Amino acid sequence: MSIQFHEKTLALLAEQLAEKAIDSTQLISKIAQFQIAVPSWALGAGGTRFGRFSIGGEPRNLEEKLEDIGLLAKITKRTDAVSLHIPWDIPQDVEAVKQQAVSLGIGFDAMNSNTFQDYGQPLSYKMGSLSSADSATRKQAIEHNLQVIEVGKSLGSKGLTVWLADGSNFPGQVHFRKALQWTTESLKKIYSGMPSNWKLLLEYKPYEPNFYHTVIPDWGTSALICRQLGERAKVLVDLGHHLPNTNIEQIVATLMHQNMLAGFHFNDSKYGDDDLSTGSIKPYQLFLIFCELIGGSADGAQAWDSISWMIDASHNVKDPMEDLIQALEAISQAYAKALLVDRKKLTQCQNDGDVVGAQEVLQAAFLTDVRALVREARIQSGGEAEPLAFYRNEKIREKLIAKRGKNAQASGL
Ligand code: AFD
Ligand code: MN
Ligand code: MN
Repeated sequence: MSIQFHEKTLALLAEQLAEKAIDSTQLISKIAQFQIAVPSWALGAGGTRFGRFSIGGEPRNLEEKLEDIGLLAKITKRTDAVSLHIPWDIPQDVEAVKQQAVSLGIGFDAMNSNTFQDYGQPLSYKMGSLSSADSATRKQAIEHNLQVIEVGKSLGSKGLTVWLADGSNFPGQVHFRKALQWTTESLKKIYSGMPSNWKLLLEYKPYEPNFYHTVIPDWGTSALICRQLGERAKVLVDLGHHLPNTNIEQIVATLMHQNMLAGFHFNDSKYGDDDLSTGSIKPYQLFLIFCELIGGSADGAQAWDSISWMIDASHNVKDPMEDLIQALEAISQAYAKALLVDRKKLTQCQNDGDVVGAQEVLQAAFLTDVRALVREARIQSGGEAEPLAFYRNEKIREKLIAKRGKNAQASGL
């Protein structure tokens, strides 16, 4: 798209919005400020239990992962942080990693611990970690999380995300109540090992890798445990961690109502934890989630700045960098559209029981093409007008393959 055409579309949109007393300059600056963290494990091609198809040129170590995120930050201006996964991303030279991150303009978002794989630790996590019936295994898993906190402290992170794969595949395999109690006790030890300016983001997931039960299967269980840990423990909502047709926007509203929302792992899904590109399947749901976020923060239910924003996706057939460019764009668009909702009119419709009117208010915002606003926010911040076109025209993947090799493979998921 030519810059002239962009300016024409922007001017037309600004005029339309001005008629509704919406200041597009203000919108553009809000969009420009909204930054989403990128997961270190999303820079490489993902895989399923049926196989993995390497994309070539993938980052082979933490330094190259940061390089890729630095490029995303430069061309999209939608991300300014990375979320690391330990032990996949243990920094060999902390100072060098910190310097590289500063030079790329990226910080360190929440750290992710890993007690769902065996990677040479003395005791296996096959039968559970923080919920294991074996106290020595629980102790080892707690120690691992405390080590992750130490790594995070050295890098300037201020959060620990705990996702537990713990659960069972068959009835009778695990004592439900004991597993829940052991998990809570283990998390209490981890929580007390966190600095006072850190938060614990406790993630839930209904199934996978366990298929009969997961110790923390839903937002309610996560909230139940967080309440027992302390006020800096809150619920992390991974969009792919819900059974089909779950009303996620209602969960977000309920958690905000209790000031219990830690943040998001953005992705999209059709059936399960598919880790598809955010906004690629259910863009309306993503918009409705942002409507709750904007409404909840405006009403004082929970402060916008207290919420963490992160992508968590895994790309089996897309170029990971292109997927992340698309995801960052989709999140920004959903946010921009939600900012357009006439909340005063919506409240009036709700009070009057005007169902059709309420839908009209929401869909007037959702059906507005906000791409010119998001593009302008990017241009004003020094990014590329069209990041995907730039990535392709500059043949960045080809250059990465030339530099790192055809079968370079990222560590991790
Ligand atoms: C997997 C899990 C969960 C976790 C992520 C990183 O389902 O979403 O946050 O790995 O550990 O996707
Ligand atoms: Mn997740
Ligand atoms: Mn997941």
